[in-house]
Amino acid sequence: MKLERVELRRIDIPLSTPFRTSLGLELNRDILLLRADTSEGPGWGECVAMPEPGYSEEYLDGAAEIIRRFLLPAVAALDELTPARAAAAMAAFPGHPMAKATVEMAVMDAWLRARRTSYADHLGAVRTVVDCGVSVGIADTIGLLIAEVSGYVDQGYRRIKLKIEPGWDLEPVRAIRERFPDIALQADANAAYTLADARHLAALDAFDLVMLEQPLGSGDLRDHAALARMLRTPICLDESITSARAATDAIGLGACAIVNIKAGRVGGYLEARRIHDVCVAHSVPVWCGGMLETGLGQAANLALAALPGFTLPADIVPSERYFATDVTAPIRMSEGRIAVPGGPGLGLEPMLEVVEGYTTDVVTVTG
Ligand code: OSB
Ligand code: MG
Repeated sequence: MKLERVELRRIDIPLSTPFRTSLGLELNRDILLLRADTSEGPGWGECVAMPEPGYSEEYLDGAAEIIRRFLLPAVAALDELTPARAAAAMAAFPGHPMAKATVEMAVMDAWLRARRTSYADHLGAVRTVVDCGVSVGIADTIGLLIAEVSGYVDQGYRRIKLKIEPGWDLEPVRAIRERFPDIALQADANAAYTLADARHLAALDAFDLVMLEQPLGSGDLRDHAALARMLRTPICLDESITSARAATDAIGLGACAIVNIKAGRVGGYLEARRIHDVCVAHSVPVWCGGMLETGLGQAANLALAALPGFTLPADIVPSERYFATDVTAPIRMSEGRIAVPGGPGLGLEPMLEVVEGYTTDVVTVTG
């Protein structure tokens, strides 16, 4: 297989519900899609970077730039292109995992489609459905939060994750725990605290959380280990786990008991699978995180979340959670679960006229 032509397409989709975290407020989802035309047919990738750096160093314009100028020429030079060879060629450039994951995702879609194999089978999926959790943004008031969470509980989600930050932590978590004594509940701080907040965070132990996700900075592994010794609530790392190597280090240091895996954060689905393997070898449960992806990104995430070590509900949601009209046929949840696509490649295609309607910019790169 050889890469022949690539289309980098920026789309902008209004969010059906605004999403606020300790990083900022999102009203719409500005996304970079990558269509790779290869000698064996097309494939699609989705970049999870946000317009601004915040979650990590990467941002959309920067990702588009490194893809166009450096990653695509390295991949286009390969005569026998495979997903693993694409990843190896891109490894010559340090960093930029979300940009690399976008290219790898599209190459893998094209390569698997040509081989009539699904992402799920290729990655080693053992499940046909995935348990869904929902990530709930910071609300204006506790009353509005309770109303929003009630809606999600009624829709059947199997776990609620509350975004927290200093000033919005113990009270919202207490309110939701009191109103819903039996739900699986967890909190995500997106690195908004420091070890000096350890005693405050220990008050979360009263609310029987499944985990506290990324309380401290992404580089603060030793501080997370110190915090873990002061809390009963298990610590999960998201931003800190940038590779299988980082996962091994974090587990060895006692910095986390659970790992959130996002392919974009770690450079692609192949590295995501290696993190899964490391965690399974250490008996550390993993779950699949999300970045407000379209149906394309969610299709790949569903395949990943069907691997055996993914034993906790994913941040994988039906299309309607974020988008009135998704770019793929709508992803639907039934009894808090979503089916893993079984068709070749991602198993879902973008609806080109819908994509066209959301498009704000298109650049074509010839290999
Ligand atoms: O930390 O998991 C996170 C969204 C953007 C950036 C970081 C995170 C998130 C989410 C969204 O929590 C979860 C989802 O896609 O449903
Ligand atoms: Mg997170």
